[in-house]
Amino acid sequence: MAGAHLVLFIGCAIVLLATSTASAATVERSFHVQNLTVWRLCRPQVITAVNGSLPGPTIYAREGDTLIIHVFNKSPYNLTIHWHGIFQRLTAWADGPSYITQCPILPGNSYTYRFTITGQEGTLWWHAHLLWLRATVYGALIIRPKWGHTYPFPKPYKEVLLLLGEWWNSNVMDVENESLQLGITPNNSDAYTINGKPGELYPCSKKQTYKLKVAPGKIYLLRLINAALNNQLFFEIAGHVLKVVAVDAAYTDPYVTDIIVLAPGQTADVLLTAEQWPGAYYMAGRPYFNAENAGPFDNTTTTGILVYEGSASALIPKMPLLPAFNDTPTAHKFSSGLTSLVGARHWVPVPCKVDEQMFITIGLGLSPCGGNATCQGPNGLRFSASMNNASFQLPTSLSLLEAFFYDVKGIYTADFPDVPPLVFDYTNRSLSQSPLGFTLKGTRVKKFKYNATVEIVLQNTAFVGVENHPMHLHGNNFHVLAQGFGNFDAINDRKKFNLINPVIRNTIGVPVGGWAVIRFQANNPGAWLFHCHFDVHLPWGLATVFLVENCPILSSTLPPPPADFPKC
Ligand SMILES: *[C@@H]1O[C@H](CO)[C@@H](O)[C@H](O)[C@H]1NC(C)=O
Ligand SMILES: *[C@@H]1O[C@H](CO)[C@@H](O)[C@H](O)[C@H]1NC(C)=O
Ligand SMILES: *[C@@H]1O[C@H](CO)[C@@H](O)[C@H](O)[C@H]1NC(C)=O
Ligand SMILES: *[C@@H]1O[C@H](CO)[C@@H](O)[C@H](O)[C@H]1NC(C)=O
Ligand SMILES: *[C@@H]1O[C@H](CO)[C@@H](O)[C@H](O)[C@H]1NC(C)=O
Ligand SMILES: *[C@@H]1O[C@H](CO)[C@@H](O)[C@H](O)[C@H]1NC(C)=O
Ligand SMILES: *[C@@H]1O[C@H](CO)[C@@H](O)[C@H](O)[C@H]1NC(C)=O
Ligand SMILES: *[C@@H]1O[C@H](CO)[C@@H](O)[C@H](O)[C@H]1NC(C)=O
Ligand SMILES: *[C@@H]1O[C@H](CO)[C@@H](O)[C@H](O)[C@H]1NC(C)=O
Ligand SMILES: *[C@@H]1O[C@H](CO)[C@@H](O)[C@H](O)[C@H]1NC(C)=O
Ligand SMILES: [Cu+2]
Repeated sequence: MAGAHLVLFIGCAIVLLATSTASAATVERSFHVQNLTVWRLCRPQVITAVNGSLPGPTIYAREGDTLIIHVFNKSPYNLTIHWHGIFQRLTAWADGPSYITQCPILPGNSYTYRFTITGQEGTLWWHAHLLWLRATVYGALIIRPKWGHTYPFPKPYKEVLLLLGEWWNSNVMDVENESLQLGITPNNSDAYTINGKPGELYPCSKKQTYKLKVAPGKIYLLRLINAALNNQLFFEIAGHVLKVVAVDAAYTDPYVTDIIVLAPGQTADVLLTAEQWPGAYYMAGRPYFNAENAGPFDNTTTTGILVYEGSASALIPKMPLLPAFNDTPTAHKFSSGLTSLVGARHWVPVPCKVDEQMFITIGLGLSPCGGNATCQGPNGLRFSASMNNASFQLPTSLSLLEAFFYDVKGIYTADFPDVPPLVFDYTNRSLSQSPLGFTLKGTRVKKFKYNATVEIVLQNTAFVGVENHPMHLHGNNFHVLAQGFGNFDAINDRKKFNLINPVIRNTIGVPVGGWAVIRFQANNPGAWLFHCHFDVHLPWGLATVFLVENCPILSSTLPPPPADFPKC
C-alpha cells in the first residue's frame, strides 16, 4: 500500500513501519500547465498557468500523506515545479529547482513528482523553479495535522488562504530575458495581488478585488504566503490585530502585531478575530523596500476587503495605515520578535555541537558583459550577485544531483569557500563603487558529511548597494540564532544567540546592511539549493548548493531517480 508508511529517523537508521491505523493517504493530482489569457489592469495578458487559474490549484494534505503530482507541460517553456519548504527526505529528485535536482520538463512532456510529507505541517506552497515562470505558476500546499492531532491554538472557525503575488503587464519571461540580455535590472512589476487580484486601488480592478466575508466573533486562520518575485511585503488589516502562530510551517509562540512582514518564499499562519464593529475593512499589502542606491520600484498597494456579515453593502472600507516603504525598524521588530513554540509537534531543539562553521557574504556585484554583447548596466557592465564572491552558474548538461549521485566529473566543483576570500569592511557604504565588487563565476558547491551540524553567518555586503536578501534553503529548516545590523561581531554578537527558542524557518530575510546566523543539521541526503528568493538576484548568481552525503552506516540512502526523470 503505497504511502502508508511511517518513516522514523533513529540516528542514521530509517525504519519503515507499515502503519496499522492506515491514517496516511495518497493525494494524487494533475497539473496541466498552459497558456491562459487573463484580464488585469484594463488589458488581456497571456500567462503560463496551472489548470487555468491564478493562483493555481491548492493542494491539501495531512502530515504523513504521499503526494503524487503529474505535471503536464503544455506551455511553450521549459518547466519544473518546486515544493517550497517540503523536506523531501530521501526524495530529493522531487524537489524541483531546474538543473539542481532535475533537468526541465520540456514542452509537450510530463513528469510525476512523488514524495511523502513527514515531520512538518502548516502553510507551504509550490511554484515553478525555472527562470521567472513562478510569477504565475504557483499555488498553496497546505499540510494539516494528522487525524486526531489538533493545532496548538484555538480551533479556527474557518481557514483562509491569502497568496500575495506580483503582476506584470507583460510576458514575465520577456521581462527577464530583456534584463539578462542587457545586464540591467528588470522592468518593475505593475501591481501586487491578493489571491491573483490587484484590488480596487488599481485601474479597472473593482471586480478584481479579493473579498473575505467574516462572521462577528469568529476566529479565522489566515494562511499568508508571499509568492511575489522581487519584493518583501508589509501586510495589514485595518482595525484588526493579528496573532502569528506559525511561520514557514513551524509553530511559533503567539505573536501579536498589527503588521506582518513577509519576504518572498515566507509564509505566516495568523489568527484573526472578527471583533470589530460590523463594516468593511481593507487588507493591504505593499513593499518593504530597503535597497540602497536602487532606482524606482513598484510602490503600489494591493488591497482586499474584509466584510462583516450583515453590514450594509455600500460601506467604504477603512484603510490601514501602512508603514513607510523603507521602515526597517518595523520590519526588523517583526522578524526578530518571532520565537519557536518549544515542544510543539515537529519542534527540534538547536543542535549544540557545531561541526561546520561558515561565514558567507551575500550581496550584489558587477561582472563584465561577456561575449560580444553590449550591456547597459553601470559603466557598460552587467549586474551580478554572489555568495563569498562566488557567482553561481547553473549546470546545463546534467543536474547537480545526478552529477553528485553518479559521481560525474566536470559539472561542479566542491570548493565553495567556508569564509570570504577577502576580509573587508563588508557593510561600509563607500564600497558601493569598489572594484572588489567584481564577482567570480562558477558552479561551486559545499559538501557536508551526513548529520553535520552547520552554522552559517550570513553577512550582507555593500557593493552596488546594501539590501535585505531573503535566503531560502531547500530540503531543510534552520534555526535563526540571531540577526543584526552592520558587520557581524564574532565576540559580542555570539553572546546574543538564542539557543532556547529561536524561530525555525526555511527563508530568512538577512537584515539590510546586516547579518543573520542560522544553524541546521545536514541529515537529509541530496543537493539543496541555498539562494536568494528574489527572482532578480537568483539568475545573477546569488546562490550555492549544499551536497549532503548518504549516511555511512545504515540505509538512509537516496534511491536512484524515477524512470520518467527528465533528461537534459
Ligand atoms: C546526529 O546528530 C545528533 C545531534 O547532534 C545526534 O543526536 C545523533 O546521534 C546523530 N546521528 C548520527 C547518525 O550521527
Ligand atoms: C487539472 O485539470 C485536469 C484536466 O482538466 C484535471 O484532470 C485535474 O483534476 C485538475 N487538477 C486539479 C488539481 O484541479
Ligand atoms: C502561448 O503564448 C505564447 C506567448 O504569448 C505564444 O507565443 C504561444 O504561441 C502560445 N501557445 C499556444 C499553444 O497558444
Ligand atoms: C520594459 O520597459 C520598457 C520601458 O517602459 C519597455 O520599452 C519595454 O518594452 C519593457 N519590456 C518588456 C519585456 O515588457
Ligand atoms: C531574448 O532577447 C533577445 C534579444 O532581445 C532575443 O534575441 C531572444 O530571442 C530572446 N529570447 C527569448 C527566449 O525570448
Ligand atoms: C511611487 O513612485 C512614483 C515615482 O517613481 C512617485 O511619483 C509616487 O509618488 C510614488 N507613490 C507613492 C505612494 O509613494
Ligand atoms: C564575437 O564576434 C566574433 C566576430 O563576429 C565571433 O567570431 C565570435 O564567435 C563572437 N563571440 C561570441 C561569444 O559570440
Ligand atoms: C568606510 O571606508 C572608508 C574608506 O576606507 C573610511 O574612510 C570610512 O571611515 C569607513 N566608514 C566607516 C563607517 O567605517
Ligand atoms: C572577487 O573575485 C574577483 C575576481 O577574481 C576579484 O576581482 C574581486 O576582487 C574579488 N572580490 C572579493 C570581495 O573577494
Ligand atoms: C530547455 O531545456 C533543455 C534541456 O536542458 C535545453 O537543452 C533547452 O535549451 C532549454 N530550452 C530553453 C528555451 O531554454
Ligand atoms: Cu537577493
